Amino acid sequence: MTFLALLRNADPKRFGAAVQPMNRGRWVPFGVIALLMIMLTLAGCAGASSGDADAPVQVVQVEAANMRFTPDVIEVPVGTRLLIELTNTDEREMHDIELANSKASSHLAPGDSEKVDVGVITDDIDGWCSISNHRAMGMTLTVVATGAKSD
Ligand SMILES: [Cu+2]
Repeated sequence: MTFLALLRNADPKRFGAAVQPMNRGRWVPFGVIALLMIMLTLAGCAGASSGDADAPVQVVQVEAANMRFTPDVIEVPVGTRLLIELTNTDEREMHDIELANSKASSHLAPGDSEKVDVGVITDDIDGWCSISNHRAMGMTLTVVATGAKSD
């Protein structure tokens, strides 16, 4: 509310010609830089536990069948490396898994399985089956990061 009020006050039309457009323009980059600094600070805290090989590992078995992943929600404590062991238990359909952080399995024929190293979890990640229209048919999954310091 306060922020919106500030934005509204920054509108030169409200001040008439007294406020030059250049003055208003300076507030935008300032706001962006301030936001970036906050984000970098947060990332710095989370970064302390990411990328290290000694992170605890959580292996989760996921089955792909009938246009569903089971389970379709995987809770992982922040700072833990997630390994998804995906098995295609369908009788006919090909499936795979692709994650929003660019990690993915290959296309799995029925009966095949593959381990996907999702990496150290610092945030929620969406996942889906990239084959044909499976994603649109509801073949999605969510990795939920738990125990974040900001919670
Ligand atoms: Cu699929």
